[in-house]
Amino acid sequence: MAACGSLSSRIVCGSRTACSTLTPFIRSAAASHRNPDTKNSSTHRLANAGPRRDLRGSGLHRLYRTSSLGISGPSSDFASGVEEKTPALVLSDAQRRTIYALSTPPGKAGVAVIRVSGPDALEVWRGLVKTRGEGKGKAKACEPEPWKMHRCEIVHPGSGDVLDDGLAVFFKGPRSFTTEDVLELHVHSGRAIISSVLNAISLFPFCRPAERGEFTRRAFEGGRLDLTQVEGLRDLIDAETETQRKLALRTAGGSTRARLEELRNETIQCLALVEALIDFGEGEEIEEGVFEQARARVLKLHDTIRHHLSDNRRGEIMRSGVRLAIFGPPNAGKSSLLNFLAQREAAIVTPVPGTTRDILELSLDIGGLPVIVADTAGLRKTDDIVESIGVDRAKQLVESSDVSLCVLSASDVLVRSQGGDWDLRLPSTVAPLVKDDTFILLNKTDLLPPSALAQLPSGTTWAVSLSTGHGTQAFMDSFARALHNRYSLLAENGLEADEPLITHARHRAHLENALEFLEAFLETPPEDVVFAAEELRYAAQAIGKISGVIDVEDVLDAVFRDFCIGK
Ligand SMILES: Nc1nc2c(ncn2[C@@H]2O[C@H](COP(=O)(O)OP(=O)(O)O)[C@@H](O)[C@H]2O)c(=O)[nH]1
Ligand SMILES: [Mg+2]
Repeated sequence: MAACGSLSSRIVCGSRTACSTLTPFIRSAAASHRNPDTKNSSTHRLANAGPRRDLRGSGLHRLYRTSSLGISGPSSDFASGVEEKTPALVLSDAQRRTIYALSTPPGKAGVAVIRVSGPDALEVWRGLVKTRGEGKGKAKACEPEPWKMHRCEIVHPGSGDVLDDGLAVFFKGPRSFTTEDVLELHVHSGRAIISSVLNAISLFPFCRPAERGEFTRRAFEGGRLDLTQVEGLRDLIDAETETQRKLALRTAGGSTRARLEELRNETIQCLALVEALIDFGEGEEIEEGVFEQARARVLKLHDTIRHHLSDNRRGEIMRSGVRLAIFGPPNAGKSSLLNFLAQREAAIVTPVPGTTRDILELSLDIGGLPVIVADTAGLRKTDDIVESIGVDRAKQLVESSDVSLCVLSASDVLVRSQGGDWDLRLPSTVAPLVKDDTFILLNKTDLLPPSALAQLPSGTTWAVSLSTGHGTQAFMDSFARALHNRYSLLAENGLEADEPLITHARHRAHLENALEFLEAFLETPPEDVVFAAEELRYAAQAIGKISGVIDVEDVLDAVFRDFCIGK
């Protein structure tokens, strides 16, 4: 057994092969050791590698001896210190197939989870995990029992120093999140612990830090998740309200995937009918009326997709939030309403008309729905250039929002009619923006005579006093219900309505595309059966793009599996 080279004075190699296999790793380590600013994350931490006999008997040592990475270099070079002059050589990303990352937020907490995924996850286990088994004696290296949590010591693969006392679980691929071998280390969450364990993993030359979303990407590439489930998972992590959580959970669980698969399968079935017609010709081996049969099915499919598309953007709104614009004349209490909804002094409120000049947006949870509430400048004619820009912006915002709520000061807009009733008179600056679906909130009811409150004029949705709190609870309950109803989140019997299929603009674009191809198919005469088939193929592709499944070869399966040809 010979000690290798200068930097490698830290490492004793088991054989000549070991030295040569290890050389590139050590070289790059040497280079990065000389340059403390190096960005090379796989090697810059070698300074932690420990004393010279560190790797003996460790997973690293074993790995280097048996490495099949196919990188070699003359061990004599290594021994004579030539590596100091040789440029750094690091394994490429394609060679470093095993990725690792901290999967929980960094910082102090009870537990942190570090995940390792890839073909060499087991080697990392062998290098880092020591268990005590049943007894109490010294912790020893052991082979994992897959999918079982092991109480263990996590040790430095070189020095054997205990880094933390924790838990480890090994998921044998393909029964893992990424479909690869996965190792999860559950350690105490503290800066020093996390960085020491990550450093220890980085010493394995075949490991590299994971890119953003790379574990999920591998799950997608391994066929465990489709794109809608990937999006669902991301939305689930981002979910801030109950509605978002429920919707994302179902999408991540594969409900969108299954529903899209149904649509795509039906398209492929129609395509199979048309393809069969091309291949075999009607009347010979194929029954009559096949094209008509395909047309009828495409028509139904077309209607289903159109139904999904005319969903009022329900899914997208549930996911990203309802855009609510609060607007009205100056001094009506718009900013007071925003503060009331936010339960804090988010906007400046003063008796001075024109206090709010720009749009102020807050993300709030209203009855479990994500709502992005915008307070706007009071609408009035003004010579003040800043205020007039604010007024223009307010108008644009009202036009582009999903829901608009007009706040009016009751005593300014209620007028007594000749018959003695109270009528609502909208200011001319506000009236053009009030549509059939605009909600109207009468504020400052504390300034009204009680008779005016007895019967609200038609057009008014709610009446409150934000100063005294009168009517505000009823307003909140009713407003949340109105939002739920508008987006059909709650069915009439109180149960949740059909969940929307489209939750991302991307889905909508592909489905619109598919619809166009189906329409093109329906317009194609039976003589142009080849073109007709092409339209259906594109339609299937467009739907497949939503899930990330675009293999139209599926049509062959459908032809042979479900379609009975001739004899
Ligand atoms: N009397 C009374 N005053 C209110 C009520 N709500 C708000 N105000 C007052 O009306 C003024 C204008 O309120 P603000 O929210 O800034 O109105 P905005 O210009 O529409 O944003 C402030 O002095 C508020 O304190 C209310 O219900 N009753
Ligand atoms: Mg204001």
